[in-house]
Amino acid sequence: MRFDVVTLFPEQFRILSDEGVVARALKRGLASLTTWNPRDFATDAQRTVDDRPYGGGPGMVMKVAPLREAIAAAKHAAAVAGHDSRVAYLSPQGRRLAQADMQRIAAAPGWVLVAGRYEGVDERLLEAHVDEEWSIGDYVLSGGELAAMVVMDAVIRLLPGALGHADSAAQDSHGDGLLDCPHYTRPELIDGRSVPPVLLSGDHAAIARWRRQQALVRTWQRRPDLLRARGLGEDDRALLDEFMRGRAGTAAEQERNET
Ligand code: 9D3
Repeated sequence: MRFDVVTLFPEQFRILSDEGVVARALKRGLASLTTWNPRDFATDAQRTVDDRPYGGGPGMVMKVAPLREAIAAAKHAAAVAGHDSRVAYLSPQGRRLAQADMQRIAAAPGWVLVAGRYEGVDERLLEAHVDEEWSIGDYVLSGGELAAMVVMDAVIRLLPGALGHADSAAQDSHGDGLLDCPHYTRPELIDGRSVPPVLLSGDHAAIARWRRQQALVRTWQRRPDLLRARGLGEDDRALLDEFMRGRAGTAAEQERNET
């Protein structure tokens, strides 16, 4: 798949292509990344990309024309390479992305990601040239670049061949709507803390069962919203109930009855 990023700070994206899972995927040709600087599409001598907001107020707004031309150039380059790209604008006003969105984004042939700076972009650019508006979460960033990189990281690692183990992405936290179970490695005892004995038992069925139970319990304790969203199958309900019975009469039981 293909990513074209419209950004005033193309150098920031080096962090993706320098090292790590994304860098390897790019090198293997599983995905490509091209940056487009709106400043290169400004036509005045000062190469202006922003201006003061109509109606007054603090900050600056990104002008339509340089962004429009940068997006057009990116879409054209993608089309020439055989990719019918859609355009997404990263913004705090966008729909908040979750793992299911990353799967959908990964299934498209290409995306032009527009990273904003200053107070944002002229609304008419969004109306006429942007297909989707995405947020990565309810906190304030300084610009869209890091958000675009977060999306690309989450999407590119899903592409077949991007990870070492074929099914690593499928087993992930959030892949099946549960948090991950705890992990342990050597030594068996450190600072007085031991490894749960079942993990040393060699009983693979018991280990799988314990890990599933831990994932269920942790999700119930930390992210009950995720459990409510996906529901519980009969086996998972039984595993969670078994854990709850071990805590009968505790405050946890009260909570359990509300789940
Ligand atoms: C402090 C400026 N804010 C005015 C009340 C508006 C504002 C404009 C631009 C706040 C943040 C930004 C820059 N953020 C992004 O471009 C962004 C973002 C984010 O801040 N949070 C979560 N997801 C995203 S995606 C792009």
